[in-house]
Amino acid sequence: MKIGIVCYPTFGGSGVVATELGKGLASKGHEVHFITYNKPARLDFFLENLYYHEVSISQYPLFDFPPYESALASKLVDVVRFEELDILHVHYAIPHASAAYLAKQILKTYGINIPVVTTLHGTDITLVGKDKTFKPVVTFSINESDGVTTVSENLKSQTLEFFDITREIQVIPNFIDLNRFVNKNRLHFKKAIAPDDERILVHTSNFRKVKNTQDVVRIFHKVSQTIPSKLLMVGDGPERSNVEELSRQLGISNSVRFLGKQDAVEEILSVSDLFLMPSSSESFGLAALEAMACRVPVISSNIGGLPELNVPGVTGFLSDVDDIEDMAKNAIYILEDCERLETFKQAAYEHAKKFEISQILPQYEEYYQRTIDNS
Ligand code: GMT
Repeated sequence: MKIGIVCYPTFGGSGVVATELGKGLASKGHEVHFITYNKPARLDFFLENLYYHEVSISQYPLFDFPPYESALASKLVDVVRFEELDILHVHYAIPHASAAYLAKQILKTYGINIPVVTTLHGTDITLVGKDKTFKPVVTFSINESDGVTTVSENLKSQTLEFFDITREIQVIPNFIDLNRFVNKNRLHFKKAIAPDDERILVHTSNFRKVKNTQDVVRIFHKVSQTIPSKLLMVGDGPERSNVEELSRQLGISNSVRFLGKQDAVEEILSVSDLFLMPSSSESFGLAALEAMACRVPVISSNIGGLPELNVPGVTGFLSDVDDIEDMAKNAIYILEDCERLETFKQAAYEHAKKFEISQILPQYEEYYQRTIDNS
C-alpha cells in the first residue's frame, strides 16, 4: 500500500506511535509518506520506501495565526495526487482530521477518492477536544473519517460518551519494538547514579500538568524514607521548574536527577527498578509500556487506559489519582524484597511482549485494507 501519515513530529506519544508505525510499515515493504511541519523526532533511519514531505507556511504580516491547517490540507492534496497514495492515516484529531477532510473534498474535484483513517490518542479527546472551541470540528471530522481508531477501550468509551459519534471505532493499542526497548547492561551508569546500590525510580514525560510530576516527587520522598533510593526525572516541560523547586523544599534534591529530554530512554530504563506514572489523564501510557519492555514494573494511577496495561499485583499496582500514600506503599512493597522485585520485573517484561509491534502492526494493515475496500 501507499500510505500517507500525518502526525505531530515531536517526542509526544502520538508522534512516536505514528512514526514507529510508519517505520514498521515501510520495513514490511509498504511505501510510507510522512507529511508534517518538521521531520518526526523518531524518523532516524533511511529506507528507500520512506518519504518525508515538509509542510511549510508562508509568513504574511496579516497572519497573526499562520493557517497551518490550510497549508497541511494543500500539501495533502499535492502528495495524494502526485504520489498516488491509497490511504491517509492522521494521528491526533486536531487539526489533522479536519485538514484531511478538507483535502478529501478537494481531491474529489480531481476525481480522486482518498480514504482517511483518524487515530485518536488521548488529549485530542479528553482535554482539547472537549473544549467548546474545538468540539464541533472534532465531532464532525471524526464522523467524516472513513475509519476511526483509538488506542484503548477507555478512550473509545470516552469518545462515545462526550461526542455525538456515528462511526464505528476500532481499538488498536499502542505497541513497542522489543529490539529497541530491551534491558541493556549499563552497570557503569547504574553505579554512577546509585553508588551504594540504592534502588532507582524513574519517571519520563513531557512534564505537562496531566502528568502530575509533583506527585512523582512526593511519592519518591515517602519511599526514600524507608528504602535507600534515587529518582531519575527524564523529559522537560512546563512543570519542570515547579518540580525542581518541590524537591528542594522536601530536602531530597541530592537524590533527584533531572536529565532533560533524552533520545536513548531505553538505556535509562535499563538501570531502573520502578517506573512512576501518577497521571490524572492517560489514554494508554506508552511511557509505562516502554518501561515494562525494559523489565521495569509500574506504579501508576488507575485512570484512562492504564488498567488495560498495568496489571495490579503482577506488573505493578494501580491507585486512585493523587493517592500518594497508596502509591508509595505499593512502591515500597515491590522494592523492599529482592526476590519480589525480580518477579515483578519479569512479569512486566512478559506482559509487554503482548504489545510487540509484530502483533499490532497487522491490525493496522487489516484495518487499512478494510477501509479502502469499503470506501
Ligand atoms: O502523554 C502525552 O502528553 C502525549 C500524548 C500525545 O498526544 O502525544 O500521548 C497520548 O498518546 C499516547 C500514544 O497513543 C498515549 O500512550 C498517551 O497515554 C496519551 N497521553 C494522554 O492521554 C495524556
